[in-house]
Amino acid sequence: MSRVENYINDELKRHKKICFALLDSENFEDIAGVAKKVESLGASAILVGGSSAIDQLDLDKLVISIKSIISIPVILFPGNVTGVSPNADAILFTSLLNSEDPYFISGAQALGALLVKKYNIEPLPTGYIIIGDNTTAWFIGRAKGIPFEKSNIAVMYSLAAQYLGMRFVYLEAGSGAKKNVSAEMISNVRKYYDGLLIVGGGIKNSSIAKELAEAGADILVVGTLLERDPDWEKKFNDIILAIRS
Ligand code: 1GP
Repeated sequence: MSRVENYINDELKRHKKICFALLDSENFEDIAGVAKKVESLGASAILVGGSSAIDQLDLDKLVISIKSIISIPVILFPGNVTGVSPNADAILFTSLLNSEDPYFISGAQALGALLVKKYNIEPLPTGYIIIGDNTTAWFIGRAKGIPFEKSNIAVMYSLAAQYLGMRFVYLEAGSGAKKNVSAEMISNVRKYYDGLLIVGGGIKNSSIAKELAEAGADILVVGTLLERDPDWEKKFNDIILAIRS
């Protein structure tokens, strides 16, 4: 069962670099409309969830409404067991590798695993690594955030993720982060980590996106831009064009 993972690899063969849109139900009035728009602009998948998304019933309604009007995959991005929803295509089955709380490394995963099985959701094994501090993901996940300039520590965690069999690593600066993960950190991780490298947090425009994609990120995640920027459609379009050029 690797339909979505195969699709992601096909998208990467086609475009070299791709973008996922992160949609959080609490922050949009017409979330299905936004999903449709980002699909038409070139998003390869929709991520739903986040570290503060806790309403499982809302989440499921959201997944159903989005899926009814788009054809790209809907992938869960859970911050806890409440982030597992029956109707999604796949789930970033993350372990927050630099958490100080074992609950976020393997406890929540054990609690959620049987639900993933029961609902037949494709798991995408992901090492989730939080860079920096003072973001919601950092706080909720009790992360010992890796300082932005300590690329060597990010390399160690990413390589550990690879040796643990994780086919995805997500370098996360946190939603709405003032500072994005640096190109230097990405290029250092890229030298060691062979799997698919996801980068998100604070990607606000096409020049940042292009720099991070050129440094070695395979998949960029954009969320806050879609919620807060009145000019988001143009900026999202520019991001897609910049990373594919
Ligand atoms: C957060 O990486 C994602 O988990 C997206 O971050 O909201 O800052 O785009 P932004």
